[in-house]
Amino acid sequence: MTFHPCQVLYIVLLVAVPVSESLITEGPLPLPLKECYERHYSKPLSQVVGKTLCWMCEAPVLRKTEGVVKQLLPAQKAYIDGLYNSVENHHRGKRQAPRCLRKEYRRLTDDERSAFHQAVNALKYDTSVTPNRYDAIASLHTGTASLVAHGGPLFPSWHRIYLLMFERALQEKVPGVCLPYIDNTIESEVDVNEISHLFSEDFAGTANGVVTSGPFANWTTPVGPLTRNVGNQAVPMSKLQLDGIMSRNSMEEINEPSENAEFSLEFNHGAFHIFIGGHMENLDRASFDPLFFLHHCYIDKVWQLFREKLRSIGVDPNIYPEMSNTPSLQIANALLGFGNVTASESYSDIFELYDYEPAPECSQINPSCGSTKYLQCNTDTWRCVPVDPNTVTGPINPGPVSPGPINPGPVSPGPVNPGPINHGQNCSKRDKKRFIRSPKSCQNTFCIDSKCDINQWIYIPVKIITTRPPEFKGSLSFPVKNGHVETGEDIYGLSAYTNVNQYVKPRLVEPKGYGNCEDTQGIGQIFISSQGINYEGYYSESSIVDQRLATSMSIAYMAVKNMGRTGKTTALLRAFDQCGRICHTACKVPGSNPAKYRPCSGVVNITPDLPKQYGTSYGEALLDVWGYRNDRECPTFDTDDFFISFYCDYKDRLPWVKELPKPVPPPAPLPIVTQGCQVSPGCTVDIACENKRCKKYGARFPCMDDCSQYALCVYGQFRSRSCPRGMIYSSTRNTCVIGTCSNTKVIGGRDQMFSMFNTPILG
Ligand SMILES: [Cu+2]
Repeated sequence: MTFHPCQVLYIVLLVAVPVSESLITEGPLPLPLKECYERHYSKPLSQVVGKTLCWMCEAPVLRKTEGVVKQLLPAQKAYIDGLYNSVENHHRGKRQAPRCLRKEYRRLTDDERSAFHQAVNALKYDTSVTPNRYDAIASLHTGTASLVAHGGPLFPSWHRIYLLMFERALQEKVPGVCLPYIDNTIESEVDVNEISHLFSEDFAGTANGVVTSGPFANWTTPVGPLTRNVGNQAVPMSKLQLDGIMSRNSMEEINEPSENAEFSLEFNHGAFHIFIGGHMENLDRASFDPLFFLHHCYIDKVWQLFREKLRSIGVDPNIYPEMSNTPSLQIANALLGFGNVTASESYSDIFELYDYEPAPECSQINPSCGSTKYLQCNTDTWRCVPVDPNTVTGPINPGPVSPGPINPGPVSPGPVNPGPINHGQNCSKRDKKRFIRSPKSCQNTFCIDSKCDINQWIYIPVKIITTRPPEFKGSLSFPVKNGHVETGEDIYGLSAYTNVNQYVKPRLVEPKGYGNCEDTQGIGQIFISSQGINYEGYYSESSIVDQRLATSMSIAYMAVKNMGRTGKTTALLRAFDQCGRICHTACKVPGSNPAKYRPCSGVVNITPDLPKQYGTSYGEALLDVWGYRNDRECPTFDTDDFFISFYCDYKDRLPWVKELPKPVPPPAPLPIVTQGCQVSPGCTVDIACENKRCKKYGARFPCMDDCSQYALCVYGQFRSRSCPRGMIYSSTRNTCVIGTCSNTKVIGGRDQMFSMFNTPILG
C-alpha cells in the first residue's frame, strides 16, 4: 500500500501536532488598569488625547511589581536617608543653606549651566554608593517604592521632596547649584520637524537614539544605554492646558483620580514623558535620564503656582486632598518612604524651601525672553519660543521688534503642494505648511529585567488597519467629470465613493490629537508598543501607512520577551497614530478560517505551544508572513493568521472597557433634620443636614467634637478631614493653623511644625 505524499504529510501532522490551543491567547486586563480605564471612560476622546490618557493608566500599574531595583542596599538606604535628613535640617533651620532660585534651563548663565551638568556627572561617577550616587537616587522612582508617587494626590508632593533630595545631592558636589526647570509650554511651540537647543551639545544632548552627545553622552544605566526618541509621539503641555489647570479652585480638582483629566496635573505632565520617549517613557526608567528632574522641576513650579493661587482665594494648600477614591497607598496617614513623613504632612508649606524665577515671557514693552541665545519672542502671540538652532544666522533675539509678521499670515487657499522642502534662512519666517512630518525611528534598549540583549526577544507579526483621518485634506488626485476637473475633493475623498462612505463616515468623530499631525500628505505613522506584564521590558516600533485611502493596511513586527521552552510571556500591546489617537485592538477568533476578528483587551499570553505564531528574529517573523520560493518570483503573502490587529478608525471612547451602568439614584429619603450634622463618628458640624448632604463645593465647617478636624463639602457630600499633626482647624481663618487642642491659641512661627518628624508615626 502506498500513500499519496499529501496523506503522508497529513498522518505526520496528526502525530506530531499536539492538541493545543493557539499559541497566542487573549488575556484579561490587569485589574488596576481596568479600573483606571473605567474611571476615565466617561471622557470623550474628542476632549483628551488618548495616548496621554492610556499612558497615565498604563505606566504605573503595568510594570513588574518588584521593579528594576528590587530593594535598596544598606549603603543606598543610608545615603538616601542622609539626603532626606539634610532636607529636614534645612527646614528646621539647622542648616544654613542659601535658598535656591530655580530658573528655566535656557536662562541659566553658561557658568550656571555647566555647574549643574558638572554636579549631575559628579553624582553619576561617584561609585561610593553602588552602583553610583545618581542611580541610587534614580532607583527610588522604580518598582513599588514609587507606586505611592503616582495615580493620586501624593503625586505632586512626593516628587517635590524627591527633587529637594536630588538638589541636596547636587549641592554636596557643587555648592550653590540649583535645579533648573524646562518650561513645557515653551517646548510645546516647537515645530514637529525641529529640535530645539534643549538637545544640543550645550544642553541635554542627543534627541533621537542612544545619547552620544552633550553632558550625559554615553551614560549607561541599570536599564540599558541612555536613550531618547524625542518628538515621536507627543507634544508637551501647552499654555492652554496650563491655563486649564490654573483655572481650578481646589486641590481635589487637579489631582488624580480625576473627574476631568484635562485639569489634572499628573495627566498633563505625562505628555512630556512621552514626548522625550526612550527612558523617559517608562516610569521604571524615567529618572535615569536627567531630563526627568528638569521636567518634574517644572511640574513642581506649576504646583507651587497653584498653591499660591489657592492661598489668594482663601483656600489652604497645606490640606491634603484625600477623597473617597484615593488609592490606599496614598491615604492621609500613608508614608512616603522618605524619613517618616506622611502624606498629609507632605502638603505642608515647610517644604517650600526655594523660589522659582518666573517662566520666560515677552511683551511689546519687553520683547526679550531673558535669554539672548536660546529663546525669542513670537510677536504674533507674544509668547517666548525656542530658537531653532539649525536655521539661525545673524542676531537671534529680535530686540526691537523686527518689521514684518513672524508667522506667515493666512495660508494660501487651494490644495497644498509641499514643493521642495525649504529650510528657510530665518526660522521664524518659515511656512509651516511647507513641512511634511518626517517619519522618525524608534531606538529600543532591548532590556528585559535589567539585561539588555536583542536575543531575549521574539517577534509577532501584527496587522494595522487605518482609516483616512478626519483632518486629512486630500491628495492632488482629482476626479474629472465631463471634461472638467473637480478640485473639491480628491478621488479617495468621502464624496467620491458614497458606497464606502456609509461605513467610514460614522466613525469619524475627530478624537483629539497632539496637534502635530497636520500636513502628513497622507503619509501616516502608527506607533505600536509592547509592555511586559510578567516581565520588565518595553518595546516600541512604528509603521508608515497610506492615509490617503479610505482604508488601508500595513504589517509590522512587535517584539516581546522570549518565553523560552516552558515559560509564558504576558504583555500589553497598544497602537496610536501620529497624533496620539487610539487604535483599537482586535484578536483572531480561535479556529476561524478565514480569520475573523473580535475586539479584545490587547493583553496577550504567549506560550511555546504549537502552532508557532512568532519568529525568534525579525527575519524569521517576516518569512512567516512572506513566502520566498525562488529568487525570480514575487514573494507570496503566505499567511493571514495574524493574532492581533490594530484598527485606527477614530472612535471617541476608550475601547477596552464598557461603560459602567449609571448608579440608580436611591429613593428620596425622608428629611431627617437634626440639630447638628454628623459627618463621621468623630465629627459633627453645627448646621442641620440631610444625609450629610451639602451645597457649596469646597465649603468648610469646624467639627464641634474635635478641634483638629473639619468637614469639607465635596461633590454634594460632607466629608471629615484631619488637619496635619500639630495643627488645628480655625473657623475664623477657615483653615488649619498651628496649635494643639488644649491650646487653641495660634502660635506664630513655624518651629512648632517640625516636631512632627520626631514623633512616632501613627497608623
Ligand atoms: Cu514620577
